[in-house]
Amino acid sequence: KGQKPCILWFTGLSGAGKSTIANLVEQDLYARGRHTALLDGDNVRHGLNKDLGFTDADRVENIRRVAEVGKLMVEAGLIVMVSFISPFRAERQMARERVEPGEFIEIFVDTPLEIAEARDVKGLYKKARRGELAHFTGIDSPYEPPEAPDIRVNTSIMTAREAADSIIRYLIDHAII
Ligand code: GGZ
Repeated sequence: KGQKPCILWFTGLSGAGKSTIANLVEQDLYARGRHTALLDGDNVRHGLNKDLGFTDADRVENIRRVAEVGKLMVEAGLIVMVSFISPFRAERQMARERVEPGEFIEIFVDTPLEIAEARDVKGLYKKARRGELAHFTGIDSPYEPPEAPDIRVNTSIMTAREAADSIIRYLIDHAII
């Protein structure tokens, strides 16, 4: 079974569904016998990046480190799922340039703010609206949507399962798996 090492870079708002979809894609790849890794806020912001918060400068550094770790994992032969808001185009571009052309697949989890905010799984939007949480993406911190993502999924019109399936389809069609 061949696999082309690459980074599947999920970007989108808090509550857009990035991690849910990335987890489904990883399970699917595992079931197909592929070797994967997953980098997300849960396993990076509590460890490697626990010195970082949510100012613009800290987000830039967060993404820089994640891009470097992702690159090392690609060099180790893995299909790497990276799931962070990654709000700035320049840092996503920098991450793309760390690996070979074709090894970076940008996936825009394009869920509208209204929908992500209505879900508010962790109550963070409510806190941000009340002014109890500063620099919240989409409220008082910017999100720069990708202009030409490799894949776009919108979880307000499709389920996470359907989104994951469309990503797997893309990987098959592009001979990555
Ligand atoms: C955005 C925040 C913030 C602020 C805490 N702004 O829904 P979540 O909880 O699990 O995902 C969000 C996560 C975002 O971290 P990232 O490392 O992905 O962000 S970035 O790429 O911009 O560095 C949210 C939680 O952390 N969270 N405070 N102010 N999200």
